[in-house]
Amino acid sequence: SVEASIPEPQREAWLKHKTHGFKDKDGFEREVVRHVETTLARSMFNCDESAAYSACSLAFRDRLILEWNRTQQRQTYNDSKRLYYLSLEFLMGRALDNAMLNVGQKDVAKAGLAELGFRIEDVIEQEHDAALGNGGLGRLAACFLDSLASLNYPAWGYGLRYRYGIFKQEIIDGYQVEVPDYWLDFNPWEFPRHDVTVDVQFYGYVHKTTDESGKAVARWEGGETVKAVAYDVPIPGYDTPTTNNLRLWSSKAASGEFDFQKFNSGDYESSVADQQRAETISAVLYPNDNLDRGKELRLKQQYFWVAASLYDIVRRFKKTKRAWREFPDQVAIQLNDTHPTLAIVELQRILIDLEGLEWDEAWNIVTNTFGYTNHTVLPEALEKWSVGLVQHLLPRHLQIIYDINLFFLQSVERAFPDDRDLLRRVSIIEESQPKMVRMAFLAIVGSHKVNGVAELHSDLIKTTIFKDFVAIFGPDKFTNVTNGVTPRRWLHQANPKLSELIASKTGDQEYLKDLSHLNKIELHLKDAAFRKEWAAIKHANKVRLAEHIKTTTGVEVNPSALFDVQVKRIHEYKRQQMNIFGVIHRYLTLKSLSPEERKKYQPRVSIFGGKAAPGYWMAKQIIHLINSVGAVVNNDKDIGDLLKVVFVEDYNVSKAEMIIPASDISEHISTAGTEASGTSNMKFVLNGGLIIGTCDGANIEITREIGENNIFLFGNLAEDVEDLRHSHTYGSHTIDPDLARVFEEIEKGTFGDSKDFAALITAVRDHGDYYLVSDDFHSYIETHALVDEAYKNQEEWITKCITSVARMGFFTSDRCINEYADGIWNIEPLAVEPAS
Ligand code: F58
Repeated sequence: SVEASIPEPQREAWLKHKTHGFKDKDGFEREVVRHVETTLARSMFNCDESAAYSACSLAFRDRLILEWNRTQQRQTYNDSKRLYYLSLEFLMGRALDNAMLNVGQKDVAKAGLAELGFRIEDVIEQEHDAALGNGGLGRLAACFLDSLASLNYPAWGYGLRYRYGIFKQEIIDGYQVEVPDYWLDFNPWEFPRHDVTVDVQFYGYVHKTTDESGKAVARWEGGETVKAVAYDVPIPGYDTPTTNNLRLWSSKAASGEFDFQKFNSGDYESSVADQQRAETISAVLYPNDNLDRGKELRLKQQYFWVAASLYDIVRRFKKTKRAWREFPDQVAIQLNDTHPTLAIVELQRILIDLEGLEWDEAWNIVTNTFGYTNHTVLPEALEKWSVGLVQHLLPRHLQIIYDINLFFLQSVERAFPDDRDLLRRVSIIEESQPKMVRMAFLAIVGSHKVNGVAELHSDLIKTTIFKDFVAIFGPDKFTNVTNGVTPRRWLHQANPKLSELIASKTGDQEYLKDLSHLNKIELHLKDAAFRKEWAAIKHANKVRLAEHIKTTTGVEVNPSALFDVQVKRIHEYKRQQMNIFGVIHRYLTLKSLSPEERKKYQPRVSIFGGKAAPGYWMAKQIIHLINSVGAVVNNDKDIGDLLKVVFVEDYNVSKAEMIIPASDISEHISTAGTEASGTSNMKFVLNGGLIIGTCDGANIEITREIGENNIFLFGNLAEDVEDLRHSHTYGSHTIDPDLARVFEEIEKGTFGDSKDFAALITAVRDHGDYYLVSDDFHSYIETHALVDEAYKNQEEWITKCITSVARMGFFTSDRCINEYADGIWNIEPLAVEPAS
């Protein structure tokens, strides 16, 4: 075994004093008290909820790190192939509740905390979300980490340790205001590894010379160096001892505190400035969702993180003393979008410049190592870097990119000798002014598999943006892995009562490990007590959300009304504007009715939440309109409980855990062909809510699984979008009459100064309605009427909800990870003894 490598007498001493972590309530309490009294230097007289949270987290962290150590030893000893998931975003949310549930000790902690005088819910609430991501892409990475550990795959995540995560959103006078999210004050979940550092080089020049054997070589010299310091975050699997690692890099000045030469020569200020400049690299997460702005600091972040991660991966591989050609048998690297694409170039550089491999041998290793996931077809989100910027920051990498492109274009020319235009179209270098490096093309050329995140999206990338590459590489290089979500966080943790009810019908909690077991609840569809319990849980979740809405916005909502929820990043393509126009339409309809007629209407609460990128003006206008409509509608005596409109401030992972279980219907209404997958759609259905949505992203596969009677689909299809847009520009564009009526009311000033909302109207009426709001409006309104009707028949509604949940097994991220493991990474789970 591993232990045999330590000499006998030493081994004995180590084993004798081995740490075990707490086993029961008493042990847990002992650890909490020890941390309060020593680590935190407090006592029972001044231990508040925040200190209780810290101590409780430290007690769990200690446990996790022991399993983390064992997991790493086991994986190293087994010499198994590992997956490295490179993502610039990990939207983890809170860790404590998740850790307690995954190691199966929440009951112990609850009882222990109670004895020490604390309610576990209050303690959990103390934790600040780890919000190192924007939205779907970052949260997907977090779900993947949970599944990888739960399925015992040897895998590491690599990311950046931002000092500021996504900003905190405040709503002031109806407008979004951004406040920095300084979250690192005290973070019990990370282990700083000041001994694990990497020097990362920037700028400088390339020196062409020859080595001892006379071979031409390139040396990257000069420039400046920044130090990457590793911070490790343990990732516990559910009901398994496997505890994987998420390694986040933090930037520091390479020369220690500050430059002593400058300091001694009296230039104190600039020596501190150098240090601050280095630390700036990992200071802040870029808050854009589906938009690329091409800022130099962003490229610096990308290379800093990629270079440190690859150095670490290569260092680990070299310890095995294997031949380089075995690298792809030991290492799989997944690129979460194009943000880490420089890793392809960096590995090629390491192999040819530092390890002396020939180009072809190195390139073969590189392409067999990487896989690339695309998350969008929106042109404004496809990354491009100007050649000049790459040249300046990474001169050697630019040369290698040019060589990769040259060899690639040569091969294309051989295969398609007469197609000059094809070469222009697929070139990694776009011959524009200025010239640009097309990162998605580089990622495709440097990977062995490219995948989209839902069937429609994977088809679209093959027929539109990457069409030429399918012709060049053949269709097998392109594949689909439909997204999934972890049922541990998104059912068991977010909706404990529903999880318990499901377990009582499936017989056990196995469904949390194999979500297909959910189908067993369909057998109980007619069980009256089960249905009653189901409805009661939904109601209780709505009461909890109503209380949150009351305390945060002052608006009182009736928990018996239909809760209609749209929570996600604010973006024109996601069409929150269409939703709020629909709400206005409903308001106008209600106003036009007699009090008697009104009473027949289904009462509704329209709930919105989500952040706008700080520089996305239109998205901010949408937020303002939602709040302005709320201010009018919520105070209209004619309307009362028939309609309320609320905007929940600062939507994040822990708010999602409260909001999603409380939804009756949620909106996934993107213009067809624009939302790659969506993942909250899966979370809502899993929690017994229905969907109103377009035929887009994963909505289509959700429909296939749960049945079209259980979802409210509307709107134009992706295949018709292009023609519709064309007709707006070149035909006569008439606005839907109901929508025109809504615009008229906004322009009358009913919701405040109409100038504030003019851009939202002209985008549809005068600027081509790119997102097809008017084209889809009629069917959207009609479908909402169907929702009202359906909701009136509560028995049928509950049947739809239970049936849908029963059929959601496909959308677990466990299925998704197994597909990646088999089809892309070629990795196997590492067997472990069941958790003690
Ligand atoms: C999202 N992308 C997709 N990007 O929009 C969504 O359909 C999909 O379900 C999800 O990925 C997971 O596959 C997304 O969240 C970003 O936030 C990027 C952040 C960095 C800049 C570019 C957009």
